[in-house]
Amino acid sequence: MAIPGNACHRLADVVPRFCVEGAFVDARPYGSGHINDTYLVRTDRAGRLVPWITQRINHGIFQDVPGLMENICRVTEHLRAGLAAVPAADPDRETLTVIPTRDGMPYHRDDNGDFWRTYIFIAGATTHDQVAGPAMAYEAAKAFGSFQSRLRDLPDPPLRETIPRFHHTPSRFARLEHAIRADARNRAASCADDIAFALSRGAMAETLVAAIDAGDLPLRVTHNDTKINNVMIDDRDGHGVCVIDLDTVMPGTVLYDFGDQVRTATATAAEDEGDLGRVSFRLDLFEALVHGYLDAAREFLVDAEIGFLAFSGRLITFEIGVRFLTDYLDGDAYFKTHRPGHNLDRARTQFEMVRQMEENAERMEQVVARHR
Ligand code: ADP
Ligand code: GN1
Ligand code: MG
Repeated sequence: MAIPGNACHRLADVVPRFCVEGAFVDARPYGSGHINDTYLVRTDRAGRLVPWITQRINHGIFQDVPGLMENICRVTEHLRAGLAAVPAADPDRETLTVIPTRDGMPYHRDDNGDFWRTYIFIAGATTHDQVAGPAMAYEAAKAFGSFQSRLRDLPDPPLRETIPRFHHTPSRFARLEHAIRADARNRAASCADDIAFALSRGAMAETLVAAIDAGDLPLRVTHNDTKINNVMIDDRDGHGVCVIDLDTVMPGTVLYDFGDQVRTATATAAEDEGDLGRVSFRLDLFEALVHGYLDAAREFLVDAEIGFLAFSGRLITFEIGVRFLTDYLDGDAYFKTHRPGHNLDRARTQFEMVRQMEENAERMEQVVARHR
């Protein structure tokens, strides 16, 4: 897809600010993220086209971009240093690499006040919006588990919270209750059943934050946005290559990460599937996730973390459903939407997954018990 003239002009101006090799050739929108604007950029280095990823960071959502980029630099440099000690590792592929600007900054701020960053393009690997099968679920979960493991010894100070209370489910629930009361776009009547579904499950929202507050769940460096399309899978051998989209790496419980993997990698349908008849939770995919995740993380998890693995899938799927429904009621201000009712379709798919995970709750616990 060609990109609109003025956006293209902006990239022609933005890209040379970074230490990319070669002259800017072209750029096109890339990926299917809901928050930032991502471009696949090409430069010409002595007659060879070199790809890069350049992103405009959504600074309406991420209000402290310098702090966010400091987090990303600390995390990626730590991962790179760890990979240097692993024989045959390829740090340019196995962690994101921030390309600095020509004046040594990790981001460029343009005259409109927009923030931009550039990464090495990871070639020969792909992100998938839906999991292709158990082997991919295993690899994705193992990659996220290794990511957490490698960041266990990130030196102090703690990372900044790039979005406060990002996975604080009770706050997300309270925001939904507020949006229902305000009903700013007169949409509540069009989703009365979905609202009723959400409100009837408010009690579970407290569970993980209560366990953190009680000291049962440790805070670690977690990714917090582990949907399946935030891990790159090798095109040739299917291995998990690199965890990407590091904007929300900050202190959290590993259950936020595992729960979001369950949300996105156990479904037979897209996150925004409009036909709920096509949405099913697959226990075999859940088993592959548990297997892959524990292969990477078993050695450092405490019992309480393992004990909540199955529940976390239900909770985080519910939480993201609550966020989609809130955004629908608010008038689609947060997530990018591509059709009317898009956020409502997303919410309904999440709630259908929650319903099926509730039906499968005991079987999910048995799977965890087999692999722990
Ligand atoms: P968002 O926060 O909007 O989801 P992401 O950082 O996840 O943005 O990037 C969007 C998409 O761009 C990813 O799903 C992936 O396909 C692609 N992408 C991001 N970074 C890279 C990279 N370094 N190399 C190759 N592809 C990338
Ligand atoms: C957003 O950026 P992206 O598309 O990977 C969102 C996540 C949601 C996800 C739902 C910063 O992720 O929290 O789970 O959409 N990211 C932010 O698909 O809000
Ligand atoms: Mg993403």
